[in-house]
Amino acid sequence: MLTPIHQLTAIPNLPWEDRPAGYDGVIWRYSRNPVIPRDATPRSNSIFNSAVVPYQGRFAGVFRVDDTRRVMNIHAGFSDDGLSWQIAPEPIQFHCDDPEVARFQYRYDPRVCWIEDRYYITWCNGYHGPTIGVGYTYDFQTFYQLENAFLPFNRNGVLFPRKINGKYAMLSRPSDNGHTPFGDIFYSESPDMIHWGCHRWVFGAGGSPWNHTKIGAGPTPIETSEGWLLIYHGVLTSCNGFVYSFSAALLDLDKPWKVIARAAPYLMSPQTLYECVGDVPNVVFPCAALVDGDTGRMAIYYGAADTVTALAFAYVHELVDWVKAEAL
Ligand code: BMA
Repeated sequence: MLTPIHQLTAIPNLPWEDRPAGYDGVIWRYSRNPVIPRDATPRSNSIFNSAVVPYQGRFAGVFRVDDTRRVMNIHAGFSDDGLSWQIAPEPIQFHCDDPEVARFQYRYDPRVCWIEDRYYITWCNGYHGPTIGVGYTYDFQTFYQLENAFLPFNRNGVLFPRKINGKYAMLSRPSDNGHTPFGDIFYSESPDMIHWGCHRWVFGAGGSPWNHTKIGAGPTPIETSEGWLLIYHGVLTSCNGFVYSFSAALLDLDKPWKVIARAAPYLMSPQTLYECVGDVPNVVFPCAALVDGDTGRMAIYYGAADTVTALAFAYVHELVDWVKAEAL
């Protein structure tokens, strides 16, 4: 039975490929992955962990581009079909009321979220350590930056697509200034997108061994009648370093810090060549999931091996059923 999905508009041109014949898994990779190669802009070393949204019948996005100096920054891009992207060669320049807010050492891992009348962007912003940068745009041409949401150290700031109980809502993952060997997901709310508080613990690392070290929210949560569907990444520390996989959980619609169900297995782990070989091997890192409200088709964009951007497909109602059936 189809799980009714809330507030999701039709995306008739969503990138899509049917489940491969003879395969019965809940998620499958695009056969022509990766969709964005590492050298899609003239000076890029790698393009990964990036976020896209439907935009005026096409698609737009904000992309993590590490350049050939290995400076990390975020760039805007457009696509007709969600597969072939034109990514700006220069990073986004934000308009900023206070020059202090504009100061940063690096930017990475953007998320994009439509709320009310504009597209908000959150990213890991280097301001004396990683914290959560917040900005917005109406057109992916002109960008405005707001205050950093939190004090350092924090990563994986992910907004909910509507106010909850009258407040903007964000998930984040408090961390440290390095390669953070710990980390749980927290919920925070704000009346104005500037001041964040009422922090609540959502869930922690170690639900299953694949996420034993740390976790972090991925794409914008998807509102379903069964709760918010949250796709999140998790990290296992192997004898050869970190392994990044991802899975999903359902959060209460009105109190999203309450977990309804959290799947025990991973949904996807690094298994293909482009996920296992690259600048950082063994990483799948999702930052966007688009859903066609008419069919429940999902296109999940994820970074692979910190080098390229790849695409996977699922049906949102199947994913909700899977999370419940596989719950811890
Ligand atoms: C995390 C972030 C991600 C990256 C991952 C694996 O700490 O830096 O951008 O994909 O490590 O290197």
